[in-house]
Amino acid sequence: MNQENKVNGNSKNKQLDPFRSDDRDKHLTTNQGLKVSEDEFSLKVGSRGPTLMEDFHFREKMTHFDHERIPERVVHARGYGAHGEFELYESMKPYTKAKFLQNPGTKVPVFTRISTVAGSKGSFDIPRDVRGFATKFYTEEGNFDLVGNNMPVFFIQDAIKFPDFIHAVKPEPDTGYPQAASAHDTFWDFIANNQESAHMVMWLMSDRAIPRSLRMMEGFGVHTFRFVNDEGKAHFVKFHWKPKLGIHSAVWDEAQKINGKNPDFNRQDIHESIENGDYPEWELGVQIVPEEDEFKFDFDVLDPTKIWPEEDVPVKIIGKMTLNRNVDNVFAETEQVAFHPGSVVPGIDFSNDPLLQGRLFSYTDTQLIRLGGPNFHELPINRPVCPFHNNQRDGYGRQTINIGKSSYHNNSIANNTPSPASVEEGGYEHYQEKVEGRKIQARSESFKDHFSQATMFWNSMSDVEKQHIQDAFSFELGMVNNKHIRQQVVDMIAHIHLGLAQKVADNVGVQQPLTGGSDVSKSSPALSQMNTIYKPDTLKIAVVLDEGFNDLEVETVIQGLKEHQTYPTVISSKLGRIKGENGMELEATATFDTGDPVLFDALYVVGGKNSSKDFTKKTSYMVQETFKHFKPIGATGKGINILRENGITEEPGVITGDQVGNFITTFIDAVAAQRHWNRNV
Ligand code: HDE
Repeated sequence: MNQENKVNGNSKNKQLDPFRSDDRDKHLTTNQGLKVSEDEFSLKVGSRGPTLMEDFHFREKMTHFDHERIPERVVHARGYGAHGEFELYESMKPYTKAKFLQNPGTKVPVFTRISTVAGSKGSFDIPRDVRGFATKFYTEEGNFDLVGNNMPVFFIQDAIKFPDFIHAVKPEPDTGYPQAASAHDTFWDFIANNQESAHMVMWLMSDRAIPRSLRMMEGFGVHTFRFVNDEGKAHFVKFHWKPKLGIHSAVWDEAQKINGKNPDFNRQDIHESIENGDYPEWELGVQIVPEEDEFKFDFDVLDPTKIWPEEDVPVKIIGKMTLNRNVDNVFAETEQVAFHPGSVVPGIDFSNDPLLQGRLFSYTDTQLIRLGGPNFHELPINRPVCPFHNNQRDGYGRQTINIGKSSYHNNSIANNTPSPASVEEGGYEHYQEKVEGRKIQARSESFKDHFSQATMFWNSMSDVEKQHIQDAFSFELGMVNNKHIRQQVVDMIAHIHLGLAQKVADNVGVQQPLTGGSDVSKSSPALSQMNTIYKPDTLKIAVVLDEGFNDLEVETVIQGLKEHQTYPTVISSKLGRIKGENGMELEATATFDTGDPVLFDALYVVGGKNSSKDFTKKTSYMVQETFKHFKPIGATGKGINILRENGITEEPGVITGDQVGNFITTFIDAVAAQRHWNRNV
């Protein structure tokens, strides 16, 4: 599709254009530009003889193929990337001198990559896992990378533990499984023995870990950063991405099934949304704390296992990111993009969070092996849109042709250029924080409360969310073979909430802890997904119908659904045209085989005049699954009979109607609500 118009004026897009290559309607050549006359048969001695080494085209083609793979990311291997733009709503001038945050209306190009963490590149889209949420802002002062996650805290407090943590969550070394799962012994053994993870584990067991759509999840910078203004004054800042469509998750049974039915479910959803022009949008929020208030909280602002509750430090919305262009080539863009939390611009600086400090080392280091050398910044996707000049030279794959003799500083033969810029000229100056202390290896006393915010998270959940957390712990620990580990984890949960620990203990066959509990009564309503935005926009509705369906009615309903920005898909026993009772035809684009109910957000049952037993049986399966996952169900005409046979007509979120007009309105309301938790399931 022609996306050119959408990105007019986007400097990154213009920069990428000369690198794009359209091979259509061209002759086939070697990499040396030689036209090739034969691409199916290698050069042989006679048609049945041996292949000749002389066949340079064969050798070049095969050699290139042999080298096509690069190491996958050691974490966050499976990702989806897209281009877009960020627009500033509100000036941050009082807090930061970052140029792209000065004037409302300023737009900068961005590239965002969203990922799962533990699974390999070829794993599936909805494991129970954290999602990476990394955005590269191509600003006129250089690239700013906000390399965050969809959860605002982390498992560990110090970067030195990261290799241990990742070893524990990855497939176990002696078996090579499980893939993309935390439900196994080594992960929970790590958690039980590194209890700083308590808060993060609550997030991981919550619905946040199974987003229904990547367009419907939050993002967080996690660490505390610093904004520095043009007077050199600093404020602590935390970054948030808030999705315009609200935060919505799958339920666990559904997620597991989606992973089998369509392992690419999340990536396909966001890809198609962008192709359809339903551009995903997130607003950027900041929480700002003056440096003087550093010690005013009952947690340490440097501790990455803590949030700043939004009710205490409000999130100020300052801009919006819109993703509006899919990549042309997944390898060149999504795979080769290299993020680094250390890519900052003047006005944005770091805090002493020991997790962040360690990350500042790791990201360049990992690109060196992953992208094969020090010139990965020259790859088109990674280039800043502003010029860059320095005395770095050579290395594998070097593309820049630096001219002149001098590649050192200081010099006289090039007038001592390239020369450092003063702060006034835009040179980056590290914030001059005064730091004193002994060199020690220890955890700060202020980092030692691992449980209060974990309990606050629990307190903030609705009953349904609490039930999901309890179920998730029970599932995960249920997959742990070692009873001792199960017991240890349950004893740990007791410090968060005794009742939860006792229920999980019962479910996983270990002793109920009798002591523990927490006296934390604080809650933060912003943590509950229930308090989110509800809209029907972009939701996918399965419309199940058979030959002889009531076409006049269905046509009106489908039209109504489309008017509310939803996407109806007609499903039937076979693909192709299905005829209605008045001769009107509708195209079935999925069958019961390909259109499993877990792939849709809602179901509209139409049925047909004389439906076969098989049709009714398969529709009933769709009804049952959709019902069980708390999703909206609507029915008109013969479809109502099928709901009746399934005994669910009176249940919440199940809408039946003879009056088409009323039906559409009530059904759309039910669709917007997305899940109807008070069902008798
Ligand atoms: Fe990362 N992380 N990380 N991480 N991380 C990587 O860099 C690392 C952490 C995050 O789409 C790696 O290029 C250490 C927190 C994202 O390309 C690697 C520590 C947060 C991505 C690495 C952390 C993140 C990565 C692997 C502990 C949220 C994917 C490939 C100190 C704030 C970016 C790569 C993309 C990727 C190291 C912890 C986010 C190895 C050492 C906390 C979104 O460098």
